Amino acid sequence: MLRKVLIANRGEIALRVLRACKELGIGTVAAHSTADTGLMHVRLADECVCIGPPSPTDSYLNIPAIISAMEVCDADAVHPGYGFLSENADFAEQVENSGFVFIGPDAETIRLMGDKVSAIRAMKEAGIPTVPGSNGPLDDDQQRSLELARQIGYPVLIKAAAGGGGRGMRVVNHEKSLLQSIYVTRTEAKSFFGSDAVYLEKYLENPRHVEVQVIGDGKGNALYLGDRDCSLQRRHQKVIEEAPAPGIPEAVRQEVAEACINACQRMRYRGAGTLEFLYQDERFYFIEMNTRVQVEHPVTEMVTGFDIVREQLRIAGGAPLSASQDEISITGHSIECRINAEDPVSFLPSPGQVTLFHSPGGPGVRVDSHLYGGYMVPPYYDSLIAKLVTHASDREQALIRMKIALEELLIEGIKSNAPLMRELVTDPTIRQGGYNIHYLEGKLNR
Ligand code: MV4
Repeated sequence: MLRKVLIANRGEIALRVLRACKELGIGTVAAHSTADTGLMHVRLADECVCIGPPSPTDSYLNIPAIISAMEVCDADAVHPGYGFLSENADFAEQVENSGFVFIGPDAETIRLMGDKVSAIRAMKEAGIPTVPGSNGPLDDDQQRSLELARQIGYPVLIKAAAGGGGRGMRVVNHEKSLLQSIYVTRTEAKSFFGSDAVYLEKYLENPRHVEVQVIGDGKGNALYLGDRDCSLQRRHQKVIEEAPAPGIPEAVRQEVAEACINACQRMRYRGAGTLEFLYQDERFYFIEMNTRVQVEHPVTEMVTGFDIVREQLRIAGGAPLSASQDEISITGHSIECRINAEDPVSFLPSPGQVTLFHSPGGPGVRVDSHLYGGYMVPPYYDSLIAKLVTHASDREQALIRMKIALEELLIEGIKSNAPLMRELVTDPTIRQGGYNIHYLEGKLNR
């Protein structure tokens, strides 16, 4: 088992990792920036170490500073959380080359999945359904690209191989704009990501975003932990997530589940992972794999009763999986609202001092938050301040619990999107479930 873990992240996820370490009796080091000395997990950790100034590039993204901190504190492993260095293959490689454990997949797997073209190829080979497309990077043969797009049928989507999460994509509706769009996407990709590799897919016009949670031991064993619907998003930022994804026929769900387990076992996947799919007309289409723990992992934990972060730590320490697949079942329904320090109308960040914080509670309510009265939300980082999660025997009850929890939630001193969330949980389409990725932006623009 691991002896001492350095937490290379901040906010609620740092606190989440700290709690899991404590449960397992693992020592903790909170690595933080100068702006984050007041964070709750910094107070609660066994040790803390400052890794640099507020700017993420100088602290949470500063690889030498983090590895030095591990040496100074004699940590044996690093948990990267989500964002920051969590999917940085070079970081994982340097951590391992320095003799430490990176809590996540090996650098090679992170690199494979970071390149969307190689990720799709690997998944397709493993029997996972993908979007009809170029099945590889586009070359400079314009005739071939035109022919391919015509075969697939417009609209098509040009995506940067090094992109993901919505950056570096372009929809093409007509043949006449294909070549220009490929050129522009390539140029942008080169400047954003340093690689001009692009690929082409059929553009699905009204899909849902459904993702599958897996966890592997790196020795060929893997667990399927069900799916989540994350279609409710604005500008590629998820707003509300839920598990399980509503209205998926059991046979369709089962088929994709088996394909995901097979793929993870085949590639001896290590750690927590998420396979992202588009779901349209009762079909799943793989688009990307995330090799980190995700913000929305609690909804999966609520419906499975399985602690994903604890399992990440156990696996990194060389332990076998703590459950077999037949011990995993989905019970009830769970919903998560992401509470951000932002204006609920303009969506502009709203940093500042929290003068009062009252956390909701009661049966089936979980709040993952680092907030406390007097806490100063710094302006330098992501505006997520709390994840409000409810669980109940069915979706309707989970929504009722969410409505009550949102009424109980009090945050004063800064603006938050809680008023928007209160509106969303009573929206008829959202109450109905099964909305697609365009629903929220359409509603907000009305
Ligand atoms: C797509 C798509 C439609 N067709 N691919 C956006 C983020 C990145 N993860 C992939 N994305 C999309 N890929 C094909 N072939 C639509 C999107 C998309 C989207 C996907 C999930 C959640 C929200 C989205 C919002 C806009 C576009």
